[in-house]
Amino acid sequence: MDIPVGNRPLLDQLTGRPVSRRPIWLMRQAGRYLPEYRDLRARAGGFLDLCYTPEQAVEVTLQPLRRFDLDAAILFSDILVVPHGLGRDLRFEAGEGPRLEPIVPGDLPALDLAGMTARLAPVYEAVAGIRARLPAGITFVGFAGSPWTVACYMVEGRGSKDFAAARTMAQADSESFAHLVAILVEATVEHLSAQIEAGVDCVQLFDSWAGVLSPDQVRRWVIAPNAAIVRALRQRHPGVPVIGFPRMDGASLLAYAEEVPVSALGLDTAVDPQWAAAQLSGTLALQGNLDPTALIAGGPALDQAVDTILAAMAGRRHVMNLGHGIAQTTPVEHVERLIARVRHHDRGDGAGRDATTR
Ligand code: 1CP
Repeated sequence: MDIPVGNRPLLDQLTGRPVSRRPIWLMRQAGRYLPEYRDLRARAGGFLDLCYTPEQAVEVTLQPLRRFDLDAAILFSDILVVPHGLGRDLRFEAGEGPRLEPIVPGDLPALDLAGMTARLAPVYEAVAGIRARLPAGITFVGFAGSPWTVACYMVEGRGSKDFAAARTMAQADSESFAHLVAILVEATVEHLSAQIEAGVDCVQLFDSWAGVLSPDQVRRWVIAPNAAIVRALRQRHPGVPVIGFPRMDGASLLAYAEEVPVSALGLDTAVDPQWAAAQLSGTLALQGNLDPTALIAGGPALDQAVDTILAAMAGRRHVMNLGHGIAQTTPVEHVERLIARVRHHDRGDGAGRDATTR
């Protein structure tokens, strides 16, 4: 709060204040593409141990900031700590992703909302530790999965291409599914509030699997729960910006933008940035949406993909980011090239200034 306006590029951009430069951060910016992460991960034991050991979560969160000229830190954690905190079993198998015990309607009464934040205390301790060590000007992003996406993993028990089991339960037993989503709405508000109270500046809601739903289902399981969460957060923490990241495009994205009172909208790789800049309300900051595979490719292909986004976002409040998480095989030099290109563009011609002075 003692840092002057204009000197916290991400927070300023999200709150509509003048910014000193276009903010840049990358989803999954801490992680396996960094050798220093792989070293620590090998010593830590499991991924969840990293998440629940505050000193290690602090260290991993800060790693990308030591290497790159980024404007934000994102808490090192996972969307699946919420079901874990509610009492569900969770494991991360090496190289295979998450494994949960698939939930059935009979399990719902045992979900322990009252005990969740106590179980997740190490996460909030990590937040406080990061806050204390964060360089001035760097915005601290907290996050949670949105109810639909978290429910996908709870019902399916693991990752999936189409989350057919969750989509089926949402239709075959919509009453139980609605109950699960209602619990997750409350759990998400509590988890994000605890992060805000421990020191994050803003929060992002990841709805990674919004795109597998039909438009009607999007209204019920994506838009309504996200809107309820954002309204509750606005009431409890006025002034703390929320970034919505529903991975979907077209009419569903427009409906989300209209009905969920977020400060910024993260665009998935599939969204045409020019379309988004033209169609989405100018009151929203737009975040994204470089294809993570352009960042693996590097070279002229990366430059061109970056330039396309910068041109589309001219005159908009924009946050440079990816359209999905950074891939494990991304060369570190390509991240440097991306950041250098954006900074060079914004120092240069009128289009860059346009984007950074709004
Ligand atoms: O082996 C390892 O080291 C673990 C890999 C890993 C990492 C680094 C997982 C397992 N999660 C994370 C961290 C993570 N996850 C962050 C940290 C902050 C950051 O740097 O951005 C965040 C924001 C997430 C969010 C997350 N987890 C999402 C939403 C975003 C997205 O990618 O769509 C999802 C769907 C998850 C579930 C999850 N956790 C981990 C994996 C491999 C997965 C995906 C499983 C699948 O569907 O196959």
